[in-house]
Amino acid sequence: MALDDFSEQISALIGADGNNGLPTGTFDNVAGFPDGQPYTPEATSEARRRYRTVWISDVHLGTKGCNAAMLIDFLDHVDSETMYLVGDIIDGWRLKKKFYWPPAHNDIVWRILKRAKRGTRIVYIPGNHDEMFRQFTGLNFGGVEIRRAAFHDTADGRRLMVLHGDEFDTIMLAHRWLAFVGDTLYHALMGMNLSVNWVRQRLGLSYWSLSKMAKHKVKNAVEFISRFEELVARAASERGVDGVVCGHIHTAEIREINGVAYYNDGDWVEGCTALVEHFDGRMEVLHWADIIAQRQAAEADLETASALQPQAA
Ligand SMILES: [Mn+2]
Repeated sequence: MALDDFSEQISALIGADGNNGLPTGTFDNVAGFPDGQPYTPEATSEARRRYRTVWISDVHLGTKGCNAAMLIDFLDHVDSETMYLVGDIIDGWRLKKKFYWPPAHNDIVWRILKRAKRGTRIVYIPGNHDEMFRQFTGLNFGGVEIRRAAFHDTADGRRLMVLHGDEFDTIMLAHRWLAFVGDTLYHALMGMNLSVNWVRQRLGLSYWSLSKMAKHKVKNAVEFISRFEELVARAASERGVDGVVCGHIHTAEIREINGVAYYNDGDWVEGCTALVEHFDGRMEVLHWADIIAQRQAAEADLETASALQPQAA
């Protein structure tokens, strides 16, 4: 597929309003859910960090890979006017194969619906793992707007296109196939290493190093990511927006590509990252594990300080 045809397809898919012209409606039947209490009580001791906007994606609820504890901590310490859920929030693919839904995953849904009730605007853009929610595009569930894509205006007057990113899989396919072949070949060669070198020795050839193969594999991954980022930025540029926010490849990033701002909010499987917009429009990737570590260090310092304080008479 030519890149130009592809850009047209993306535009047709998401429409002028990111909603593909679909009607809107409201369903309040889930609105009662956050009236109960979560399994993990909300942390109330610390003041919450406040941002204009928060983007999270690739949570993969319903899988063991989801770092629910870290995300619960994030949701208990961060507030924003608007929150975008940029896809792969629930992993429907995995859930269909094997049902896995611990209380902590319910607690995340509870916290999201609760913040909608408290007044945060929540926009949910389903991804490929939760594509079953795409059929509800245009509807509103308990304050959560479901959209195919969205356009976000930053405080400093820039317009960003927000979408999950799997839209680019078709054009990435050839490359993905190559990456897959590279990976399979690498694993096969790892297993063959001993016998290959036994034969090479018999033939009087030198030892054949696997390190070159390993480097090739890493190079493939790096090329895959940068190709994805360039494609997304190009689609944004053709839509005439200033930047684009996506997820999908589990790699948080802020970078400028040919005059377009490329933002990726990462994931909550390994990276545990969120993208935030400050009230002045400045964008930042939060690495939540680092923030928890900083908080714990500060708490330890506080404890030491109070232990050293002389007792009142
Ligand atoms: Mn995805």
